[in-house]
Amino acid sequence: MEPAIKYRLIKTEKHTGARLGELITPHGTFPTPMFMPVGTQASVKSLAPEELDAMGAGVILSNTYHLWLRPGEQIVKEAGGLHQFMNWKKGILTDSGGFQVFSLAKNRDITEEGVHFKNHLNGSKMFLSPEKAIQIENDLGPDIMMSLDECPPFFESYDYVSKSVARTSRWAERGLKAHQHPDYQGLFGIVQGAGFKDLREQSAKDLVSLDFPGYSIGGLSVGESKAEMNHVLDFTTPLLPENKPRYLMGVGSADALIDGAIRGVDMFDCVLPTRIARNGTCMTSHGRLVVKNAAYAHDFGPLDDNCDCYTCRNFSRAYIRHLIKADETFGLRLTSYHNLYFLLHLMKQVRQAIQDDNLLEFRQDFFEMYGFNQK
Ligand code: PRF
Ligand code: ZN
Repeated sequence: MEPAIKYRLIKTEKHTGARLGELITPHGTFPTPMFMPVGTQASVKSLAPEELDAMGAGVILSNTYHLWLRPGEQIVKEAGGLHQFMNWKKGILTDSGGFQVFSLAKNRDITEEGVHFKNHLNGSKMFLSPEKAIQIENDLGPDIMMSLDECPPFFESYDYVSKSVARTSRWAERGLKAHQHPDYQGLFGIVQGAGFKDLREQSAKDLVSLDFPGYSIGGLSVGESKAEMNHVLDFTTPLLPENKPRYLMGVGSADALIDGAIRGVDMFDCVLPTRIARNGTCMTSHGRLVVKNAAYAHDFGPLDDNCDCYTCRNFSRAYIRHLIKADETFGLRLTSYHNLYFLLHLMKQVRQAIQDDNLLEFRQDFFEMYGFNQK
């Protein structure tokens, strides 16, 4: 059987671990490193699929947890799957629900069997097991699915994380056995282990022995510093097979995308660009810009003078500020469009820099303009 998801490594950058490649999925082939916009409820908030397509998105992310609770995976299945349901023709990846249970649900209780918790919408009792997560993902029909994992806090004790990693490995194996469509849905294993090198090694070893078509790196960007995250990536990506994609979960700040790519990460996702867009914060080549601020009331220039997105080509800071102040939803659409375009375009520049073997110079220039201190 041909695997559903294939990764092709095109080249490794000369001076870093960055990889230029492509991800071949049942819904198209996409260049990596790439950023995946998040559409938690089968919608990238405020944007139409045509708009995501126009800005160059190749894969979007959705959530097992949310779609299971509402509208229920059976309705999505009845629609013909998530692609049909939301009319998105390119790649879709779903998270397994574990992380969302830990961040949203009340009274959660983790056992060997799975996670008991209370539905955050209506308080009813629910149970998510590794097999149940896979059944839901099989019914939703994304191209890429995640195994059920536990994401322990970064500063949890060694003893706890050690037991948690072992359980996440057993859950990954149970999920793999329950998976019904390995021919058209690729299931990834998720490496955990917080900041402990030997636990990350154990986790990677367990998962690699199960031969997943791709590997996620979880448990990062959960409150640790950027330096700590980069340190964990430094020793984690080399544990993963060269011929499989690596996905760093829930990371979406511009600096972290560049630093992740430098360490050999191929895929990223985060709600950050769309979330901050909805409170009027824009990512620009000169750093973050809070367009709501009074300073922009008379500013008829674009959000970012280096951006050629639909928003920046057509609308001014003053206009967008006015829309947001007046609670016009169009304003949030414009900032959401720009922020996603900004990260997709950033990844395009990163791919070009890998091609040209000048990623460190690119990083230096970008960080200088963005206003980050180097490290
Ligand atoms: N596990 C899963 N989803 C995630 C994470 C994780 O560790 C993270 C951590 N940044 C974000 N989303 N399943
Ligand atoms: Zn723009």
